[in-house]
Amino acid sequence: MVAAQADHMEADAPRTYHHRDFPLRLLLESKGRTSVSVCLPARNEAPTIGAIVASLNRDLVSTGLVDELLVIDDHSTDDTAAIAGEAGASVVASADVLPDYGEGHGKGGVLWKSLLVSRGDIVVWCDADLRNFNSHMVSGVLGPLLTEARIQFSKGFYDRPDNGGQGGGRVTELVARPLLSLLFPELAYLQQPLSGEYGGHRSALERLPFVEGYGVEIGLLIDLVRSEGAEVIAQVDLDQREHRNRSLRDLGPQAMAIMQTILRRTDRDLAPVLAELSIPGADTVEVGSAERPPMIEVAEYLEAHPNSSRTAPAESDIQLAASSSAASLP
Ligand SMILES: Nc1nc2c(ncn2[C@@H]2O[C@H](COP(=O)(O)OP(=O)(O)O)[C@@H](O)[C@H]2O)c(=O)[nH]1
Ligand SMILES: [Mg+2]
Repeated sequence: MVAAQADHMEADAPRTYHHRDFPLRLLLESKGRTSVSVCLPARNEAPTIGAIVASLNRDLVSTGLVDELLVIDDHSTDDTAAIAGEAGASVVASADVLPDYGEGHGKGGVLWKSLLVSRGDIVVWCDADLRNFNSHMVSGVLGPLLTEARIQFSKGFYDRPDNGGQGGGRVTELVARPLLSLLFPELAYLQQPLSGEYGGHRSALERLPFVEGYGVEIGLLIDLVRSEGAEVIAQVDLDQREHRNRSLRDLGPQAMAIMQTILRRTDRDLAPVLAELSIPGADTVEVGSAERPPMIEVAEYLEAHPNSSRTAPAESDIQLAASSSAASLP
């Protein structure tokens, strides 16, 4: 690699933290008047959703760090909604939100809708299939958002014990990282660009389009880097994460959605929005990466969030937060 390129990439590499940099006391001090929503997208997550909601309620809602805890139920056919409600979350059916935009399954559509139904100045998302959930997975992501004035987006990363602790998952290491290295090298430095534990200031999130399916994570990162630069992104070490491990067959469509999203951000003609993955001896799988518009372009959103352009924390709050955290950060 030529030296100039290396310098450029190092300077732009995302700032890295550890969840232990952000003890609850520091976060509560830094929070000021900033409100925080946590939204869990869930599709048939009955085995895990109850413990996640209970842990968040006990550690973060009751202590005042999190103001709102929502589960967005995406057409579950199991007891996800009932279990989440009993454990103390407000449950919203994805199908009831913005139905005029189509029922649209898929993770990205759910995250997009969660911006409309949540109220917080900061929104944090967390996958609902985590088996070893600990509330530091959410408070860690919140850390840089509450304590660092320039950070607009914060992404969790972790070791995967099922993978010998090495790197990301298969789709991350074989698809996302090589393509990012080629086309958006600042993002190849993220340890887990596809992780489901991340969040941002509403003022930034509401300006981004959301890819409907599994391309959502990579689409948000690329659009943010292009408009604001990698210096507004932080990554936070969340220790270990265990979730549902998918078969290679299941990962093909996910990998294709990621490729579609990255390629279409290089040149819209490189991949169609809707494509078919051919699998010899099996039915082809349709993979989509259609986009929902930035929420600030949606009339219903502006009605529900009339102050949306003013939801960024007040300048004085940011300065307070930055000065109170400076001493304890590495
Ligand atoms: N598979 C799937 N997951 C969804 C959908 N909508 C929301 N989700 C949730 O998105 C999160 C991540 O999904 P998962 O399948 O575990 O993705 P992976 O971790 O990247 O393999 C989980 O909490 C799902 O319940 C959907 O339409 N399909
Ligand atoms: Mg998962």
